Amino acid sequence: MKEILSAFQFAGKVIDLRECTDGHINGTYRVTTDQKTYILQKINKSVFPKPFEVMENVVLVTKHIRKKLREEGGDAERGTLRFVKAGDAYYYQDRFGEYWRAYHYVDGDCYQSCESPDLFLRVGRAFGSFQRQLADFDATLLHEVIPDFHNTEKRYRDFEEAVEADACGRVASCRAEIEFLRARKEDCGLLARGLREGKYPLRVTHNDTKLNNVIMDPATGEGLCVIDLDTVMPGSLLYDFGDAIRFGASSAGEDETDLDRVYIVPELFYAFTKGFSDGLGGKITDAERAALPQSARILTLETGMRFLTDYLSGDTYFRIHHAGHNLERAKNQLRLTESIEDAMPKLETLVE
Ligand code: GN1
Ligand code: MG
Repeated sequence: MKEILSAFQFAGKVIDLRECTDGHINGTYRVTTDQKTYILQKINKSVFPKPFEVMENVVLVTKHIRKKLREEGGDAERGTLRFVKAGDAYYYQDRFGEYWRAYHYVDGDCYQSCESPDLFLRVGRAFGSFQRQLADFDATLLHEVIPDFHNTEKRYRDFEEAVEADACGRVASCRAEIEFLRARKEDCGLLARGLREGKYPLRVTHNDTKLNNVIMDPATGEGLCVIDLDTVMPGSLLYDFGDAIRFGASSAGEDETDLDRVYIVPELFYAFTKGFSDGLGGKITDAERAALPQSARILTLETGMRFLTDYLSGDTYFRIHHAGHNLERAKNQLRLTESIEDAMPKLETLVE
């Protein structure tokens, strides 16, 4: 760690280093110097095989947003991530070939669950604004760092391959979940087909719009900074909307194992929808608007499918904290999918 810490141009002398374990993918540390606080991350190379492309993407995107913030009179210092250089680059490759990157810590509130509809409305506004700020960003400049990230049809094929391979002999223990997904095979194409056929426009999207990926400003209560930009890629507005609902409008966290406590909360759905459309400034097509409730269902189904696929393949993708963790997460997401299905007419009315 000494070698890595000294590679970055941090201000002051490092006085503290501690690990943060909330994320499922990268290794994350908080670095405190006698002057400032930073976040240092080891990029997960099996998830992001070309970490330097990830860094090219995020540096371009944050530069674009910073320019927008200056034009709009926003907070250019704290309103988007600021990366720290290591030599000439924005990453450092250590002697084991691992890639590290660092950025200024953004001080503010970070929520793991929604305390109130009002909070979620403000989170929605932050993600909506994020898309608006990137609306004129040239998407061809971005590397597709994880191809087919939200291509649910492709995720379904991966799932069936994992069932077929049954690498860990776990298929027998998740028959019900497998059947649940198979019954919804056709629906996996809803968004993917729509994008392919031009029904939904291709935009630059965040693709991982969990509630905890917005830092909230304690002073104003508004979203301050959208973080976790590694998966910013060309995509659909529906991915960002659906994923945000999946996480933030659930009555419980992804790790809740008491499934009776897992359901969609319509008030939260409504609040996010309102904030998101506010932030977008009306830049949403009729077809996109009509598909908002379905997108919440599909993104939840997709995430459940990804957790189950990883469980079947031996937990090689998402970091787990105990045996069976990915199966628990999968069951949670599939239960939430069911609840969204039951609430569909209500959600449609709320969007109207
Ligand atoms: C991963 O690491 P984290 O928690 O920000 C994943 C998301 C999933 C999420 C599920 C690159 O995000 O796609 O929705 O876990 N990120 C990647 O909690 O796969
Ligand atoms: Mg994240």
